[in-house]
Amino acid sequence: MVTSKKIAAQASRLREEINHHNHLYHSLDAPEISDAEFDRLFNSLQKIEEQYPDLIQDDSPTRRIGGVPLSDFTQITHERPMLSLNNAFSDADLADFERRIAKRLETTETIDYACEPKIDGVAVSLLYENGALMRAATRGDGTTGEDITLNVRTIGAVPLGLLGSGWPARLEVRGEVYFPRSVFKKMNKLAERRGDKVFANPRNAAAGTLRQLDPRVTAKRKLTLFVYSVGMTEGGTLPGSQTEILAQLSDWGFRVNPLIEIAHGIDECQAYFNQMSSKRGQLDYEIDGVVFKINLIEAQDALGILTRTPRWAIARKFPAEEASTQVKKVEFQVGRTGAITPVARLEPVQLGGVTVSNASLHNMDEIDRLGLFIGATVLVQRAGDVIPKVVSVVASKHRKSIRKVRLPSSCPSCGSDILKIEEEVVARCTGGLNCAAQRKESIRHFASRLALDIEGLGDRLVSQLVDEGLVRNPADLFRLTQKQLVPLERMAPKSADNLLRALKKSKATSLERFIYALGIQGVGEATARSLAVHYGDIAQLQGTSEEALQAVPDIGPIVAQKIYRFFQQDTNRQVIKELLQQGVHWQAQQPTAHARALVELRFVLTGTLNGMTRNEAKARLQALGAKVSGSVSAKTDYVVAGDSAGSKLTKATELGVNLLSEEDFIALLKAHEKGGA
Ligand code: JCF
Repeated sequence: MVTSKKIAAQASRLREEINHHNHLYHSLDAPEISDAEFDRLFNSLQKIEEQYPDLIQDDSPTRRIGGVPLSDFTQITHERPMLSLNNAFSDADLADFERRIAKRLETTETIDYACEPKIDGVAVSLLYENGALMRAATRGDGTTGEDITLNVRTIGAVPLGLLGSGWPARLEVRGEVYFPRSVFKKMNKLAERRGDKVFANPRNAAAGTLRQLDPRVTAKRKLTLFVYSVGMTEGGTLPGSQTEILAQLSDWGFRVNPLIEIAHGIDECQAYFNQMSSKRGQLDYEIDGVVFKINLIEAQDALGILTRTPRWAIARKFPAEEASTQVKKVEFQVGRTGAITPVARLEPVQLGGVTVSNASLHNMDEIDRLGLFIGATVLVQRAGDVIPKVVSVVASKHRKSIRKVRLPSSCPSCGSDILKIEEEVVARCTGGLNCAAQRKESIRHFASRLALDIEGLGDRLVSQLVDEGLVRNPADLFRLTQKQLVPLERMAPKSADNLLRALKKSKATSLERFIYALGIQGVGEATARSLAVHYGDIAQLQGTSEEALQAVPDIGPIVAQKIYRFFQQDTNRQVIKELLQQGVHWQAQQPTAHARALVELRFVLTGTLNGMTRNEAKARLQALGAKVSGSVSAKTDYVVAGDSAGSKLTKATELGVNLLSEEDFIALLKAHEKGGA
């Protein structure tokens, strides 16, 4: 097919512009345009490439996500081994290091070092040929690693094509892939709510994500990287020092840590280490030390390497993120469903640059398992951004002051009885919505992102609203007035306005969000969705029986009983009624606003889909009102092109019919099946 020069030029201009803004955003952390503007550029290019597939290039920003999951990773051999670093655990170790190299280099002059934070992530190698990313691999054992190209391509900070010019014909760049703490935290929270696997720390999460066989999963998780060195090169030259090489890599589009500095002599290295020790807790990534490298490449080469570690570099490690301290007391917190969680109040202790004074003890069984008592000396650990954890009890010397931890008989918040059912691990407050703590938590849950998603209604505000008696249940939120809000702490008229607007906006929701928002024990996002699909409206669900609930996919007898009991309670029915009276609403049944948009649309399916059978795809489209036909004509609206799509795809491009990849198709189905994007 012939594509006009104009369109080709436009695609190329868009690609350049997108790459430029991608670089500003992901590598320099300095975006110049809004996300929406970026998306607009991206969509324009995607649109052109969909219509004119012959314009697609492998390094196009739209090609980050490959469609096909792998069945296994291929082993690759590094052309140059990926080294590891010798460690220094004290200032004395560092001084020894400098003495050794000064002697070998036969110099008495001050040595310059490149100093960088040592990222606690996953080391990767990126191979570029003529400026295009050809292969990405894990470090593995340093000699052989695994081919993770498809996953690495999804990382926004990895250039698919190098910027600028002057790069060697073949260039291997090395760096550390990691999860920003903030991303990790969000991801784990979401996973926990969904009942998915929770990662122990950002490093494990990054390693697990890079070893995903399905790159689409990787693409959804926002990994990033810092590059720190060049491995193999061919056909080109590089600057003569580590810091200049990094500056060059930055110009070619790589993300380089802005905290890298030159130190003159080992004393300045030590100062850098101290500075990073105190900054550590505030960084958005985990570091386990700092790396010092002799800055001049000539000097590095003169020193050479010892089997697996360079003589010209050393890692000064932080002490382990573990410390011992005393348990001052154990307090009990009340969750949304009344679950009572013991929390250890600790003698404050420094742990990885932050002060730790609390640790969750989860439940009474955990306290028994640890053999924890008040006054005990305990070992605490901070794993990633996870709440500090008590690892073990160290025998206490002060036997006199010890006290056993007892579950209180009444709720610390409302004074109601605490009940512990034999077969459950958790103890619960029986106060229900009469308990301020439960009230706060249930309102927080109601407002949370996967529930009604009320922007600006944070924990502190919820606490104030409940304490001031302005809000007792979720329905009260919608009765709030400007006059009530403005006198609250930290509440300017403008923020009150914003909150009222967000509340109004949140009223338009979906049945599944609404059910989830109710905060029924055992009903997470997935169960809420099953219930919404199964019952179709809230009245049906309220009137259901325990037996009928058990017939819903994924709902067993215990959750069925909890759901049933929830809807039997008058207070709950009353709150639901009031919410509906306040105008909380959703699209009636399946054909939602978006779904109706598919009515009258004609689809043709071609090629093999990986995620579902042709019949399933057809059924799902038809359920949304679309027509599915077997042949492409001028009347066709969309052709879904799976793997090895043949003549139908050719015909579609000839006729200029919109093309959908499998991913886009699935995204489209999901958006419509959920009742809106
Ligand atoms: O950030 C790191 N984890 C890191 C690891 C940084 C470096 O500059 C490294 C490294 C491992 C080996 N440099 C070498 C040579």
